[in-house]
Amino acid sequence: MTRIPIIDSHTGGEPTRVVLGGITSADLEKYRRAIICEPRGHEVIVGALLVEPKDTSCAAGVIFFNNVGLLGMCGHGMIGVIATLKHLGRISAGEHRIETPVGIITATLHDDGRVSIRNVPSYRKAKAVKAGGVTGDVVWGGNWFFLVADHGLELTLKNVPQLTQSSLAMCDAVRSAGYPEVDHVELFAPPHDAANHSRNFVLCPGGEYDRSPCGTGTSAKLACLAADGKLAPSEVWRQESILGSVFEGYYDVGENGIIPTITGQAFITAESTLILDPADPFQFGIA
Ligand code: PYC
Repeated sequence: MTRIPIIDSHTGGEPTRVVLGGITSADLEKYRRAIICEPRGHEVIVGALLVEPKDTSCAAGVIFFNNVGLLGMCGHGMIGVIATLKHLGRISAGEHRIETPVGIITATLHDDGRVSIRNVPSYRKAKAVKAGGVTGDVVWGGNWFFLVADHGLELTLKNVPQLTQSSLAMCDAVRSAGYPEVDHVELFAPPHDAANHSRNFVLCPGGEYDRSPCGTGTSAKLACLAADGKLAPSEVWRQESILGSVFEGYYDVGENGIIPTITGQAFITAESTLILDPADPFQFGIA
């Protein structure tokens, strides 16, 4: 039997499964679907494998992954990792450096349980790209996004099937238009709550949508607002998700783009051990 200890949490409705041990980064591809997919999980979960950081100033290293592969960074996931490390008693309130494959993130755990993550430099690569009948921006926010406002779709939960189908088509179109790196599509609309600035729908690689406002997606949005002169450094942007959950973001000016800081809160939902039985025909998950 292989045993993999995990802690589950959600951030603004989006689940994170932190893997505490049982496998190494070399084993991740072998066990990735077993950890994320049915019958032990479901396609929406983002996994976070804790690893030894190469940079010893970091409290931990993290590799994020989902149902189809690895993610560079993950904002909601990083908030979940910090809440998990607090739950385990490994960290307390204050600043913590966490190593990811795309750079070091500084996470601040506040006394009230909220977490602010200072993300990697974020920037717009291309503005007003025409693809699949829409016009959008190609942006790096720790993952690659196509940001679209002129989609004409209603950002509501009952419309998720159409949002998913349309976003998948936009993703294919922008990749064919010369941006093969794009694997997230982010649609924008006015907020439902007047306290917020915008509502989004984010399609992730693997075809699932982010229940949270997406930390890397909000970073990408901040990069566009900064480039268009629509948001000043340190000014707060409240990004609402399709569920109505909110991340607050602001940016500082950096050398290679803006440096976004995103704040949200995660809640622990389970502590358990995954068991992979060699006799189980689905021990490695249902693909
Ligand atoms: O919060 O950055 C994020 C994220 C990426 C994919 C799912 N969530």
